Amino acid sequence: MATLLKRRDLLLVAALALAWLPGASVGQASQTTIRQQGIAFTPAKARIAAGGKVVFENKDPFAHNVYSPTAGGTFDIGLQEPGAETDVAFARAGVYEVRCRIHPKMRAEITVQ
Ligand SMILES: [Cu+2]
Repeated sequence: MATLLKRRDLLLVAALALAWLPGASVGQASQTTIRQQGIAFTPAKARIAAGGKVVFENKDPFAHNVYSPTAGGTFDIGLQEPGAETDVAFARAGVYEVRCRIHPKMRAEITVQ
Protein backbone atom coordinates (compact mmCIF):
# COMPACT_ATOMS: atom_id res chain seq x y z
CA MET A 1 0.00 0.00 0.00
CA ALA A 2 2.73 2.39 0.94
CA THR A 3 4.59 1.57 -2.29
CA LEU A 4 1.49 2.31 -4.38
CA LEU A 5 1.06 5.69 -2.77
CA LYS A 6 4.69 6.56 -3.42
CA ARG A 7 4.34 5.61 -7.08
CA ARG A 8 1.23 7.78 -7.38
CA ASP A 9 3.08 10.64 -5.76
CA LEU A 10 5.98 10.25 -8.16
CA LEU A 11 3.63 10.23 -11.14
CA LEU A 12 1.95 13.37 -9.85
CA VAL A 13 5.29 15.11 -9.37
CA ALA A 14 6.37 14.08 -12.89
CA ALA A 15 3.10 15.34 -14.40
CA LEU A 16 3.40 18.67 -12.56
CA ALA A 17 7.01 19.05 -13.68
CA LEU A 18 6.08 18.45 -17.33
CA ALA A 19 3.20 20.90 -17.11
CA TRP A 20 5.42 23.54 -15.52
CA LEU A 21 8.50 23.36 -17.78
CA PRO A 22 7.09 24.92 -21.00
CA GLY A 23 5.73 27.89 -19.04
CA ALA A 24 9.11 28.45 -17.40
CA SER A 25 10.83 29.17 -20.71
CA VAL A 26 8.11 31.64 -21.79
CA GLY A 27 8.70 33.90 -18.78
CA GLN A 28 12.48 33.77 -19.06
CA ALA A 29 14.48 37.02 -18.86
CA SER A 30 11.36 39.07 -18.17
CA GLN A 31 12.86 40.68 -15.08
CA THR A 32 15.98 42.72 -14.55
CA THR A 33 17.39 45.12 -11.98
CA ILE A 34 18.59 48.71 -12.39
CA ARG A 35 20.44 50.27 -9.45
CA GLN A 36 20.60 53.95 -8.62
CA GLN A 37 24.14 54.39 -7.38
CA GLY A 38 26.47 57.39 -7.48
CA ILE A 39 23.64 59.49 -8.96
CA ALA A 40 23.40 57.23 -12.01
CA PHE A 41 21.25 54.38 -13.27
CA THR A 42 23.31 51.19 -13.57
CA PRO A 43 23.03 49.66 -16.09
CA ALA A 44 21.83 52.64 -18.13
CA LYS A 45 20.31 50.33 -20.72
CA ALA A 46 18.17 47.27 -20.08
CA ARG A 47 16.05 44.87 -22.10
CA ILE A 48 13.07 42.81 -20.95
CA ALA A 49 10.17 40.88 -22.47
CA ALA A 50 6.73 42.50 -22.69
CA GLY A 51 4.85 41.79 -19.48
CA GLY A 52 8.09 41.72 -17.53
CA LYS A 53 9.32 44.07 -14.84
CA VAL A 54 12.29 46.14 -13.81
CA VAL A 55 13.30 46.30 -10.15
CA PHE A 56 14.74 49.73 -9.28
CA GLU A 57 17.08 49.57 -6.28
CA ASN A 58 18.19 52.76 -4.58
CA LYS A 59 21.75 52.00 -3.44
CA ASP A 60 22.59 55.63 -2.65
CA PRO A 61 22.38 57.05 0.91
CA PHE A 62 19.80 59.61 -0.23
CA ALA A 63 16.42 59.61 -1.98
CA HIS A 64 15.86 59.23 -5.71
CA ASN A 65 12.83 59.16 -7.99
CA VAL A 66 12.11 57.07 -11.07
CA TYR A 67 9.72 58.15 -13.78
CA SER A 68 9.19 57.85 -17.52
CA PRO A 69 7.93 60.62 -19.80
CA THR A 70 7.60 58.22 -22.75
CA ALA A 71 4.16 58.50 -24.37
CA GLY A 72 2.11 55.34 -23.82
CA GLY A 73 4.30 54.19 -20.95
CA THR A 74 4.45 57.01 -18.43
CA PHE A 75 4.91 56.15 -14.77
CA ASP A 76 6.25 57.83 -11.63
CA ILE A 77 7.17 55.91 -8.48
CA GLY A 78 7.41 59.09 -6.39
CA LEU A 79 10.11 59.57 -3.77
CA GLN A 80 12.22 56.44 -3.33
CA GLU A 81 14.06 56.25 -0.03
CA PRO A 82 17.61 54.87 0.37
CA GLY A 83 17.66 51.06 0.28
CA ALA A 84 14.20 50.81 -1.24
CA GLU A 85 13.36 48.45 -4.10
CA THR A 86 10.46 49.26 -6.42
CA ASP A 87 9.04 47.04 -9.18
CA VAL A 88 7.75 48.61 -12.39
CA ALA A 89 5.88 46.39 -14.85
CA PHE A 90 6.04 46.99 -18.61
CA ALA A 91 3.06 45.53 -20.46
CA ARG A 92 3.75 46.86 -23.95
CA ALA A 93 6.70 46.64 -26.32
CA GLY A 94 8.59 49.88 -26.86
CA VAL A 95 11.60 51.93 -25.82
CA TYR A 96 11.06 53.75 -22.53
CA GLU A 97 13.13 56.66 -21.32
CA VAL A 98 13.71 56.64 -17.55
CA ARG A 99 14.70 59.64 -15.44
CA CYS A 100 14.93 60.94 -11.86
CA ARG A 101 13.10 64.17 -10.97
CA ILE A 102 15.62 64.96 -8.24
CA HIS A 103 18.69 64.48 -10.45
CA PRO A 104 17.89 65.52 -14.05
CA LYS A 105 21.23 64.11 -15.28
CA MET A 106 20.13 60.57 -14.41
CA ARG A 107 18.95 58.79 -17.55
CA ALA A 108 18.24 55.19 -18.50
CA GLU A 109 16.57 53.43 -21.40
CA ILE A 110 14.47 50.27 -21.18
CA THR A 111 13.68 48.27 -24.29
CA VAL A 112 10.60 46.07 -23.96
CA GLN A 113 10.25 43.42 -26.66
CU1 LIG B 1 18.08 60.67 -8.37
